[in-house]
Parts: sequence; structure tokens; C-alpha cells
Amino acid sequence: MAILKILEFPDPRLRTRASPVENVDDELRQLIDDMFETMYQAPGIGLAATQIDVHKRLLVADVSSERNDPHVLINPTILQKDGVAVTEEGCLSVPGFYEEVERAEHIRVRYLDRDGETCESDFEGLLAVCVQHEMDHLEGKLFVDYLSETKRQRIRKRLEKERKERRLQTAVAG
Ligand code: QAP
Ligand code: CO
Repeated sequence: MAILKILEFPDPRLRTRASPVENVDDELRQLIDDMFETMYQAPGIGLAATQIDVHKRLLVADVSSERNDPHVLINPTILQKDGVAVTEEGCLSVPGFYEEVERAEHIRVRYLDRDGETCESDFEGLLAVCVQHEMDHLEGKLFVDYLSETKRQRIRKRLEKERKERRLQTAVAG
């Protein structure tokens, strides 16, 4: 198992469109386990492969408070969307920022599970919102793209400043 490094906005690699997974094999299952470990220790409720610089169509999520309801979706496609949900979203790639985003309330999704079996599931509530947020990552899209240009710029500038300060601190300490 391993904790993977999470890319942060505005890293251009977060804009990559992921390619379909061709083989659901032991190597992929190892990656899935590492993604869960990375998400749980963050801690987060969802993580897309794009965020760890792996450009495959794969995401993990667990929105339960007990952290015992893991979901893995490989090559997900949305079959149906219903209703509207407005949720205050965050993102492990945009640390410290939370903003309201409008998405579908219910979704029906087709995907492969960790055994490579085709599944169809209905998701609602926070899990539905989280799956849509993570599927956006696979298209190179971030929740900040739904905000105004002004808000997005402010978030980008603050994160760039924080990164610069962290680099300076490391240079002095090291
Ligand atoms: C996506 O995001 C999500 O800023 C998953 O400092 C979030 O797990 C979908 C996190 C909310 C729907 C609603 C964010 C952790 C975790 C931060 C996450 C932070 C530490 C975000
Ligand atoms: Co995210």
C-alpha cells in the first residue's frame, strides 16, 4: 500500500482527459487500494485517478461517516440524471476552498467494478454529487470551473502563494 501525491490546482496535469481502462487486473487493483488509502488518510470522500497523475478512467468514493462504504467505478458513464442538488463542494486538489455547486440529485451510472464486471447503479444524495465531481476530474474539469472567473482567480492566486511559501520554508529548513 502507498500514499500517493495529489496534484493541486492550477497544475495543468489536472486538465488531462483520462483514457478508458483496458484491463481490470492485479496491477489496477493495487492502484485502487493505493487510491483508497490516499483518500482515507487525506481525509477525503472521493478521489479520481487524474488527481494522482494517472490518466485512466477510474475513481473511488466513500461518503459514509464510518468510512466503511467504499465504491470504485471504472470507465463510468452516466445513463440518467434527475433533479437538482446544490452542495458545498471541496476538493483534495483545491485544499481549503469550499463553494456551492449545482448538479443532478439522482444519477444512474454504468461502470466496471474491481472484478471487471459491468454494473449499473443508482446513486443519490452526497454520493451522487461526489461521483459527478470525480467524473468531472476524468474530463479534466474541476469544481472551480463552475465558479465565476473572479472567484477562480482568487483561489488560484492564494494556492500559488501558499505553494511558493511552502517551497521557501522547505529551502530554509532543508
Ligand atoms: C469531492 O472532495 C466532493 O479542502 C471530494 O483541506 C467534496 O474529498 C464532492 C478535502 C464535497 C462533494 C462534496 C478538501 C480535504 C477533501 C479540503 C474531498 C481539505 C481537506 C475533499
Ligand atoms: Co476533486
